[in-house]
Amino acid sequence: MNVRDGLTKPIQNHNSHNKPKGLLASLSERLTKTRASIVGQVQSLVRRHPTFDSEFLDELEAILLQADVGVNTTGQLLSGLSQSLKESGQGKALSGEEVLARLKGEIVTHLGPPEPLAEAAEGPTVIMVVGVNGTGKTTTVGKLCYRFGKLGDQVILGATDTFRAAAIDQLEIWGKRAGARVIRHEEGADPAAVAYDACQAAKARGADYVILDTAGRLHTHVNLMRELEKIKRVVEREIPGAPHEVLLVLDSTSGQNGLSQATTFKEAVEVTGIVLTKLDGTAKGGVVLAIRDSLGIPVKLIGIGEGIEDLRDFNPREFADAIFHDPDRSGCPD
Ligand SMILES: Nc1nc2c(ncn2[C@@H]2O[C@H](COP(=O)(O)OP(=O)(O)OP(=O)(O)O)[C@@H](O)[C@H]2O)c(=O)[nH]1
Ligand SMILES: [Mg+2]
Repeated sequence: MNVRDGLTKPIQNHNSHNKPKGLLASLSERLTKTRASIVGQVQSLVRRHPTFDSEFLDELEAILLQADVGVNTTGQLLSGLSQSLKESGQGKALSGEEVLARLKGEIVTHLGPPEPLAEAAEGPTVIMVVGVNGTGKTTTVGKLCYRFGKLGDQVILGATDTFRAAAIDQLEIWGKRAGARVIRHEEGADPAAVAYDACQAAKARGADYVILDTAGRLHTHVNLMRELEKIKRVVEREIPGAPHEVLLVLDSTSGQNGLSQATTFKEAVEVTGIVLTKLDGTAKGGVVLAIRDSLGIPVKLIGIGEGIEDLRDFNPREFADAIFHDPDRSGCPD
């Protein structure tokens, strides 16, 4: 379908007066850069070019691509937007608010329903956290552990990053903050042996969760990817149905570049969910839209800061509400 067919509608600007909600406002604040790079730019486009024609679509395409939404996803969003505007607004003037609301609707539809973390039907739920160096794995493990602990669940952390003593100590610090026991071996020990001990400890104590913090590794490093497979095999053997989640942590500041890593991890350890971190510091948050298309793996969690509470379940509607929330006008299109 040619998305530029029959699209010459004047666009007007209107203000809405929806009141922001506390949680929404705080998420929105963390997503300021992404909001500016998508919604801010679209608003400015609507002001500069108040006609929904092919030139408008070209500019909108450039905005989405620059926010790392990705080529395929951008094409799909524009196509859906054009269709929806054609169906609803033939012959009538379209407001800037309406364009934004429909773009938001396309984004929510595209992202699909939220996908919560899996849980074991009985016995401990095992979560493996994997990814390249420095993406935020250990921080995410700490935040998750804190979240489960707050709900009254008992968590065992496995320091399967045995590469550096500092990595083990870093996990100990998170364990203390979150009130969880950390299973650790010496620096340089076999990570699979740590995973084994963590599973044994969880079974012995009747723990609710085992979270394994693995070492950062380049997806191109075959031996290190094998090590990850070995950890997974041990876990599978020790606890039926485990690992219940293999979470790949991607740094959103890498934007589209992060996606190539994901394919190798997916093949090695059957990644079940993505954690997209550092969304608070990037304008490339549009990558969240590209992930499902290019990887077929749901984003389950987002990191929006360095603090222990700065982890949220990824809820597409909430995310869209937050990036389309306009603090200057205290409103966002629904
Ligand atoms: N702003 C921000 N910083 C984050 C977030 N998550 C992690 N970080 C920071 O990213 C840096 C790396 O975090 P780590 O958790 O150590 O990353 P890692 O993946 O465990 O690193 P390696 O174990 O060395 O591979 C730290 O400075 C964290 O505070 C986030 O959501 N937002
Ligand atoms: Mg780490």
